[in-house]
Amino acid sequence: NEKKTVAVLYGGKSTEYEISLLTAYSVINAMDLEKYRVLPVYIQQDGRWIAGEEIKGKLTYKDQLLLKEDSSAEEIAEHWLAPSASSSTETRPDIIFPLLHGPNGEDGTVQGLFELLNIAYVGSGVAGSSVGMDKVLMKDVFAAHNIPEPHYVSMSRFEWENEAPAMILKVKNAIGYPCFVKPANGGSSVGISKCVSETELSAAVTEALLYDTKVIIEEGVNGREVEIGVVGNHELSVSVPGEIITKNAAFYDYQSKYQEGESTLVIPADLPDKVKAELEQVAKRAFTALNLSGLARVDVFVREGDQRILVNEVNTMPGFTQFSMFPLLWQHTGLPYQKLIEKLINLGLQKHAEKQQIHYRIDG
Ligand code: G1L
Repeated sequence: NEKKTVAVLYGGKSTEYEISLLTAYSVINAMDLEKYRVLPVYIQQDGRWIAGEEIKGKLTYKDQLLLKEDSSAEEIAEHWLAPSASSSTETRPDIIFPLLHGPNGEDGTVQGLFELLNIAYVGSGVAGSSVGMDKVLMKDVFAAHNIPEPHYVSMSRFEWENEAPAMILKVKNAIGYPCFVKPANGGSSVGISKCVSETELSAAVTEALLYDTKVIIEEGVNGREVEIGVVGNHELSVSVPGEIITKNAAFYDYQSKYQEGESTLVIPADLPDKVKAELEQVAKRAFTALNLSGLARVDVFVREGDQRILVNEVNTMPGFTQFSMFPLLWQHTGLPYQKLIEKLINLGLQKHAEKQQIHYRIDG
């Protein structure tokens, strides 16, 4: 059995560069080097790609991943861009593990590059990654599939600039107050506000439009915040659910989301069997509706009173250090971190193998 070569891609231009580096450190150190050749590929903050030497042993500190430019982006192109056997099998990976967030990592663009390279990769494809990153598209897909979700209104900058009064009326009729305003395209939680009046709504939309050209306005749901992991391509497995208990904040903002101690994870979440069963079904349906593969973390509200599940969002690239919600959920489900990584690699390889069977020409 040959060792598979896994290229771990991390860094990038986004604000979550630090998280990416920490995640790469966590993933690389968990991988069984008897089973995998691990090649680090660092994307510098200025956008340059640097391929490193094979990882030969455990890393001892994460700055070891800040590779120096002794090899260059040109070299990566030379080894990887050639679409098939002609390119160097020495460095061409069997699969890429993209640990990137934000505009260049999870909106489908980097997945598009992997498609062109004809290299397998972990996680969702172009469409799933792209729709999963755009809250407006994501919610519209859920609506088309009758997946329960909070009421929402979407709005473009163009609409806001040209017909603000009509949009304000639409929010009042469809949602009312309080409502939440978010940039459509938010990897993180910047530009999010809670509004209790038209005046606050106007300010919030203006603020959110600093971060994107579209915004989503949502009903505030009274309920518990619960998350569940989904893994698979066709046959889907779900993890135990986890609950986020936020200390008296109306929603978790940029600060509390990333600062320790502000919110508590309860795994497994203490939910009635009936609610758990509905959650599992809804999570799988959301995953399928978005055309995802590999993995996703599905975030829902369990509404106070009727206990209905409402999908808040689906994250195709969830936090992924050993201590992040998604790996912890799987740990409690009986799939420890190292095994989870192996499972995701296998799913990526399988999906790629399935794609090779597609006939692109009738005589091909
Ligand atoms: F490749 C996977 F498995 F799809 C994948 C990719 C990226 C899982 C999780 C992540 N997460 C991240 O990249 C991050 C949000 C930790 C990065 Cl900044």
